[in-house]
Amino acid sequence: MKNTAKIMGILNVTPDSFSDGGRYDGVEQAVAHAHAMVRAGADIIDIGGESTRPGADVVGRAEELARVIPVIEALAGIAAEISIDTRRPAVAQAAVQAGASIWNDVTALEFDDGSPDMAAKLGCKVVLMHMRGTPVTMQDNPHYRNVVAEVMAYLKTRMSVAIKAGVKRQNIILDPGIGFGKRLEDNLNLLQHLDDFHILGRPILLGASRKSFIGKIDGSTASERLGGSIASAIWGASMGASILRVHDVEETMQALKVWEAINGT
Ligand code: 8Y7
Repeated sequence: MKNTAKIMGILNVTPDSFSDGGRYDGVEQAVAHAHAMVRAGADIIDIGGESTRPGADVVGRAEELARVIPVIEALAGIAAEISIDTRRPAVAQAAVQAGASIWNDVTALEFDDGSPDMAAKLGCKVVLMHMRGTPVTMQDNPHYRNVVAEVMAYLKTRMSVAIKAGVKRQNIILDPGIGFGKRLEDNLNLLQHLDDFHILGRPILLGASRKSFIGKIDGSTASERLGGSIASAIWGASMGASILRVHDVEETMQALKVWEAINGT
């Protein structure tokens, strides 16, 4: 049975990660967790050293490099693609040199003027994600007239900027950025219309795992959102998302396999 969607397992190497609580901040623990996620079926490991949760502290470049590069080096040869979750071109470059093949940028190459050129130079895959504002300001009263149209227009523009800089179209992955400067109604709208994004002609990545919109629906805390995370992932798969970014790889894989078996894919 083939999987229609790939699983991207989240590996936070930040001491302040809201949902892993810093449990995996040591290289050894990070590596062990990455291997466990691959055994559970992860196709991609997304490594981040700078928390982008709302209101998180800004981490310096040297600190970010010190967190992520030793982990990527220690994962050499792992049976999964390595993705680097960073806004900084210098961190993406070091990560790709250490073995990463995907640059996951929540600022869609906007954070640094040199990002589009760096993405082109690295020749890696690039995830362009939509965010309204910055991680510090993004939940300050976000407002959209038509969230789906606005997010789609933004991704189209950022894709043009990337391609103009020399990024190959076939290396681009698009992401509506669930939770990044969005109200509950905006997140639900984006999920409801996720299939509209196929018009942009590139694979879609969906990251909904443990996000606060789930808590806004049922009052759950981050550690109580497994059911809502799985429901969102399966919804994403049914809308044709190519990559699901999740904390709980084993549980999501089981849900995906069962859904696919029923669905006949
Ligand atoms: C996403 C993400 C986060 C997402 C992509 C969290 C780094 C917040 N969310 N990257 N990163 N898409 N591409 O709650 O939705 O995991 S961090």
